[in-house]
Amino acid sequence: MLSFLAVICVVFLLIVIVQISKILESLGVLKGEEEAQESSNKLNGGLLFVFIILSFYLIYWSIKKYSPEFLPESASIHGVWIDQLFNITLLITGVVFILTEFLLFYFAWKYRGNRKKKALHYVDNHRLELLWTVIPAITLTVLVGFGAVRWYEITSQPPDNVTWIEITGRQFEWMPRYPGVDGVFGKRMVEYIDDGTGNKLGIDTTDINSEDDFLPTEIHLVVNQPVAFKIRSRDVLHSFYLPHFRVKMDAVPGIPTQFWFTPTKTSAQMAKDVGKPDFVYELACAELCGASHSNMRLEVFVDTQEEYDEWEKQQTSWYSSFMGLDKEDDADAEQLEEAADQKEDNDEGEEIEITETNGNVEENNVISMLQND
Ligand SMILES: [Cu+2]
Repeated sequence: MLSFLAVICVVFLLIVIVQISKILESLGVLKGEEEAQESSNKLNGGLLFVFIILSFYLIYWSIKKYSPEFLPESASIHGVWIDQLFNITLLITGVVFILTEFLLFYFAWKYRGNRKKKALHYVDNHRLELLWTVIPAITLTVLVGFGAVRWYEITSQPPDNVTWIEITGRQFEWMPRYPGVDGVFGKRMVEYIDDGTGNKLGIDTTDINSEDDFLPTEIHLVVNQPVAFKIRSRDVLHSFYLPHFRVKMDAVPGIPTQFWFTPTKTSAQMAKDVGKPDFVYELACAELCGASHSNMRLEVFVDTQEEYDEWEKQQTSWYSSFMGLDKEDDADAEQLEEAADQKEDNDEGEEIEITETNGNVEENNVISMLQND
């Protein structure tokens, strides 16, 4: 209904403009062409002036109205840097924008065609040209320079005490995996992916490192502890987006990507700060990946170390539920041990490979994923 009214308004506005120009034309015949030209210049100059004032007001109004929808308060170390860079850039470009746009329309009105005024023939001014070239060049270089330094820090290798979490996107869910107490992820092979049996990630059950991996339905992080995400996709492009932490990285099928950061506010602290007791951090997909794209939401909790330890204790390993071990508690430990013994014998060579995977690129998996994609 609102858009229909808007269309009607635009149509009426067009009719009014056509009518005014017709009246002016007839006035021109009556008054003489030159005089009519002058009054038309005056009208158009005035309208331009009104236009820019109105535009500034609309910008102010939309900022005021939509600012609650802007990026939420940042809750990571680099999030503060990003916000600072963003605000400084916006402030500088905003001031320049308002000044130049105002002058552009003001001059169009002030120096409109007039019989009494004569245009000034102004050839050039080297000093002025130098000024308006050098000042923006220096300003932009400084802005880009600061941005580049921060970008280098954000994309640097994570520190040694980082906690790794793997996150895999598929249409339409995020599947997190924690490496468990050993801190090493079990191997994954695309051949082992089987949604029917519940092996959605293609975890290699013969790999001893997979035995303590757990696959929770929400993400928990420890406040002030660096965390690194190994980001993967099982099908199409997704984008791993944590707006509160200013984290956004594509999940690309066949190519693992990564992003590390340090959360600085627990969920409880953030809930207090924003005044919403039921506040939850969230992970979203920022790549339009299909019909149910908007379903790709996962809750993220930033805990104190004690809260996190408590939560981690409650998690059961994916391996034990996949193998049905968690149903026979007595047999559980025994079977795990047995399985571990067997795999230790087979996996000596592979283990070195897997340890390496904790850092960067999992070559084996990439190759097998590429072959199978
Ligand atoms: Cu997606």
